[in-house]
Amino acid sequence: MAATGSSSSQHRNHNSPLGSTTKRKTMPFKLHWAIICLILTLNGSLADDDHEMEEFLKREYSLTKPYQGVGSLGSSHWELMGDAMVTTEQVRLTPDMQSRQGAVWSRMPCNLQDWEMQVHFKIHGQGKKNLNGDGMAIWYTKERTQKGPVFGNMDNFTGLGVFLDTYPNEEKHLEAQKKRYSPRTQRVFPFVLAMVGNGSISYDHERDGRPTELGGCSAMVRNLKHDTFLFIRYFRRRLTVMIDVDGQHEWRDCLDIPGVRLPLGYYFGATAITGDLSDNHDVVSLKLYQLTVLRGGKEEEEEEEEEEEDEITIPSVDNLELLRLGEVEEGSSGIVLFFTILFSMLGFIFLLVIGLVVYSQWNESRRKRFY
Ligand SMILES: *[C@@H]1O[C@H](CO)[C@@H](O)[C@H](O)[C@H]1NC(C)=O
Ligand SMILES: *[C@@H]1O[C@H](CO)[C@@H](O)[C@H](O)[C@H]1NC(C)=O
Ligand SMILES: [Ca+2]
Repeated sequence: MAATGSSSSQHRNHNSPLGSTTKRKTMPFKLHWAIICLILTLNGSLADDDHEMEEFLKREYSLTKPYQGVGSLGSSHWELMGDAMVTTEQVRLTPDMQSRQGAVWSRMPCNLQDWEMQVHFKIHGQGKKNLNGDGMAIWYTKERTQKGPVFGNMDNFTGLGVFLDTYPNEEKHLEAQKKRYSPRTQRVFPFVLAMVGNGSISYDHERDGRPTELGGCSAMVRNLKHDTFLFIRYFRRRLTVMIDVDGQHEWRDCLDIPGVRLPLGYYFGATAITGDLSDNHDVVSLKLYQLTVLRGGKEEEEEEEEEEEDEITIPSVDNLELLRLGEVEEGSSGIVLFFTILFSMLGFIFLLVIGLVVYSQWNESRRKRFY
């Protein structure tokens, strides 16, 4: 570091005096502009990424009041299952009672490329914090109306699941063994989590889906007076989940992952389950919007053509290993950085001492030669 610094200052001194003074004045100025231009172009490309979009509410994939015909045989776009019940105010997937499970499934496969689902939900019950469960899930899957252990849906599902997990199984399990999490790996419940299944990936209920987690966030969603919302956007293979649970009418980022491949023609659904612990799991509405790009660059069009060629048949997530690795590295990066700095400083001091010793000996021997 010191060596390059001195050599560059030497370079400047070598410049002709006339040139150097003017240059020194204009250089920062030019740099300034270069940086501004760079920022502008970066912004430009970001704006390009932020396509101008139009949203169309698709009634055939939406579930809204007054839930006309829902639950009656064949006369609605939605099918009720298990303990689910329709009232004037909501579709109650489970009541606040033990060992219930319920679901509502779309009857129509969705063939939209890009979409956005806004879920208006309510989770409430008598149980105190962590004495309630188990949660609910929103689905976009190949299978429909299958019962099972994953929030009331089958395991090894094929497609996307977004879970609102209200009971920390793993934490309780560790607590029973008198073990503790390191604060870094602990997730505060209720926890929102996304998972993509391909038909042979199992959801680990005992670990709250940690091994297959794509990302997630904490969301205090129980027993609230204000409305609570979940937002799932699938746009150009990018999965974005946001929540609005604070009553501020603001979307808060939860997860955002590129390279999520979901086939067309899957079904939307919502499911919930209770076990020893329970809650009312209510869906007030599911609103599905089709996303259409009004303005897009040439590159995108080419990309789109490319994408159309290889049709997706099995759900998957690109660079899943990197995603996982990233999480691990993120967790340890602070420590790594600390030790990197510590050791480089120690190394620097060591070299400095050696240098001084060598220099003083060399100086001494030179003096000896001269005298
Ligand atoms: C599903 O994903 C797992 C894990 O990524 C992989 O080992 C398996 O081959 C995949 N199965 C299919 C049918 O693609
Ligand atoms: C799910 O898939 C795993 C691994 O492929 C398998 O061991 C398990 O039996 C499957 N479970 C169900 C319920 O099909
Ligand atoms: Ca759980």
